[in-house]
Amino acid sequence: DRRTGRKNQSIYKTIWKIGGAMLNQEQLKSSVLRNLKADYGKVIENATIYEKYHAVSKAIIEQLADDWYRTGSTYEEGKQAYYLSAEFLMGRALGNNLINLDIYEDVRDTLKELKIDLNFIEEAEEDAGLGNGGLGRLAACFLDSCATMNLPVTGYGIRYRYGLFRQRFEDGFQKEEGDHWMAHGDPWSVRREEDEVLVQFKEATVRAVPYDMPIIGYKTKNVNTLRLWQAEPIKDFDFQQFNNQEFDKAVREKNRAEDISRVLYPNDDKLQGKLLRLKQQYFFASASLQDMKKKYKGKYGNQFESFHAYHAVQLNDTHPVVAIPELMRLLMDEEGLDWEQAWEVTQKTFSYTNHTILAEALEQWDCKLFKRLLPRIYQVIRQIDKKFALKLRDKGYGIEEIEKLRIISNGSIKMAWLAIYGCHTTNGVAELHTEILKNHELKEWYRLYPHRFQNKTNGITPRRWLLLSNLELSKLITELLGTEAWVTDLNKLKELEKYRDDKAILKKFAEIKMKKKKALAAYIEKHEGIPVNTSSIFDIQIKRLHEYKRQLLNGFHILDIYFRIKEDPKLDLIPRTFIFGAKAAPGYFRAKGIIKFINEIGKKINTDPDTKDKMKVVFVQNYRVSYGEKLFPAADISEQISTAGKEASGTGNMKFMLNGTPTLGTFDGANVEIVAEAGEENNFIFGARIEELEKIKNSYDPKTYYENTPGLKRVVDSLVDGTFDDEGTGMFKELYDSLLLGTNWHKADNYFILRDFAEYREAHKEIDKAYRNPEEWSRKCWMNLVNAGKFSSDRTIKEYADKIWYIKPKRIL
Ligand code: T68
Repeated sequence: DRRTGRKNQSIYKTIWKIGGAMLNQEQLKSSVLRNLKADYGKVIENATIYEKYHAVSKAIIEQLADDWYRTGSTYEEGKQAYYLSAEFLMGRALGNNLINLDIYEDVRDTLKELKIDLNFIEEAEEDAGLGNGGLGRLAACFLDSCATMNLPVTGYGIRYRYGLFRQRFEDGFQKEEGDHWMAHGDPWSVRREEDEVLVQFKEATVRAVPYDMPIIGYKTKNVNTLRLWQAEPIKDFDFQQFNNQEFDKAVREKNRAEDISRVLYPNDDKLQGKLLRLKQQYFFASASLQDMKKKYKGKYGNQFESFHAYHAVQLNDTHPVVAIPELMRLLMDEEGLDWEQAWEVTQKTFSYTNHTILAEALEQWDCKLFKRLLPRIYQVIRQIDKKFALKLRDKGYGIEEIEKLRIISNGSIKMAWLAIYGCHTTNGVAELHTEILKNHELKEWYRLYPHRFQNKTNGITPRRWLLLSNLELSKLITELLGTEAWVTDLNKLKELEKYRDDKAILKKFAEIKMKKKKALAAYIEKHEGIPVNTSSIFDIQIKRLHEYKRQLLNGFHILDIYFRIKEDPKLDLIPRTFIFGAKAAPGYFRAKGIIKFINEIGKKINTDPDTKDKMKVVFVQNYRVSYGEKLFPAADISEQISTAGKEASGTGNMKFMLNGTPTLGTFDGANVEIVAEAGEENNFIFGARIEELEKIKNSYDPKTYYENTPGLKRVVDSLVDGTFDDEGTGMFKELYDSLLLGTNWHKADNYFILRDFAEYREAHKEIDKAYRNPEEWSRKCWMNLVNAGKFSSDRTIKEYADKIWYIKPKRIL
């Protein structure tokens, strides 16, 4: 046992490992004190909480430096993979890094001696919220898995000065504020000026300066790198102009350059064809490729015909797809390859992940805009498009078939088409999603290139989503298995299935859930000002706000329960706490209307003496990774209720499952696979399936459901009958119309909320029934936990490494 922290222990006995280097308590303490003095000129007694957080983080980084460096030089030999993503939703680093270094409890105890409360300083860290939702968080989980499995993989992205906006509610309306996450500094990043590159646009050239974050594997010395590019001007400002008293002009160029990495676009699953966004994409794609090229040249000289033998580049959605023509340009214009050689290298280098089938999310760039910003890249794309069309013609494709697949059509560039054509592999993110791609959305492409399509069902890292966020459950698992091996081999959980009928263990398990519910309740009371009853069912829906995710269906059902209790005060229901967390894209009016509506429902229910002991609604503000770490472990029900066929995978569903929470969900995305693993009898599945929706979609009439489903009209009408007030914004009427009338571009109730309402209510009744038997309920939870093995991102990454990247682990010693 390496546990330390008892006072007055000899320092020679209190040695622990940081990535293999020896460090002792005294060293840690003196490093913290030294950092406080050097950076702030302070001692513990007068340091702020943030300064303490900073000093501790730097003390840890100091210990990693050697291993980090050695990892980099070891990876220089042989093939590496690169994960290009416009988003990395990292969340907090300190706690996670201590967990992965396996020194969390040791450091906690040591810091106590300095009168520093680790928990307290962890809470001082701002989330690095450089992503919108699932896609960005997936990238973060993948990095954790790559480092843990000693895979030579580097992440490349943008160092946004402002991450995803911060959200507050004012009178139930969402308000946004800029997220200046690095305002007090960023102790986990290292600026590497020596590696800066220049990125050229038609009008201007900007500097791309990399900031590296260490990605610490779990119980391994390997430390991988996330390299984020920051845009800076070539010269800070024009002294000439400054001296001529033209102050504004002097800083204009500086601002123009810095604009590129200023802020993350807050839309998920909907594209805004803005020039600045295209600049961001080219900026980080070009910088990343130049970085690879420079290192390659240093090592192998000018043999660029074999570039692909050393580089596998994964494109996370279409956001970095401009890297395809950029690599063509670099190989031809700078390294002298001819077109055919360059194309072969390019195609063998890249692979592409698709995350959505929503039409409004598929990226297209207006040719004129594109050409104005990047004339040479536009020329390359034109050439790719032309050669592709000729190829199809030679294959005997007709004009109409060719038009469907052309990369440039109707005056815009289709980035997904460019990706599929320019990559050796395209993958979906869950079995159902990949099947939909192959048989519907991309069926022409699948017919053309059947061998290019693969499935890679998403996963989540068990380090952050169980070990860090639920230490109590982690300890129980380790105790029962007699080993911590499950942390890197999650299928081991399956061995715990034998305890499914063990009353004592199920009871312990239930007690842990209660403990996590109490912790969440305290946090909610503190931050939202709402007390909640911990013996109620915690029913949680946390994800971005989107019509297809159907938070509105959840809201309607809550209101239906409310009306039923009002009608019949003796109605026997287990008390429920309905918890929501969701940000709406600032320009998504309807999504904001749904937030306001749910907040109004909450206000009514939470203040009504007839219902306030039976139900409660809490919409937490500013849902983010660190809030998620408190919510997932405390859930009794996981709401995964998207319209069938719309959610590519979902990953929150996996986080709930791993914390032993049954899913209330539709047959959509990875829910299908979750239920296949854990058993339909241990989850609550409802709603129309894809095949049915396909059949009814043209004849669907929501009014029939509205009029014939008992209780449905009453809740839908509450949008317009004066029950609730949207304060003159017209939001509620607009929602009402979207359900019953539709608009020019959307059919009425496009997401089949009214169709699924009755079945959703029945599923909730099943939950109420099942929850009354505590032992049986715990068994359902247990069966979810022990069958969660498949959803480790370690499994997903191993599949990428073996089947797409062709890379092998390289463990440093
Ligand atoms: C999500 N997509 C999918 N997109 O919706 C989800 N989009 O089903 C899946 O589990 C997850 O990806 C991981 O595969 C997104 O999160 C975005 O965030 C996004 C951002 C910008 C533009 C378009």
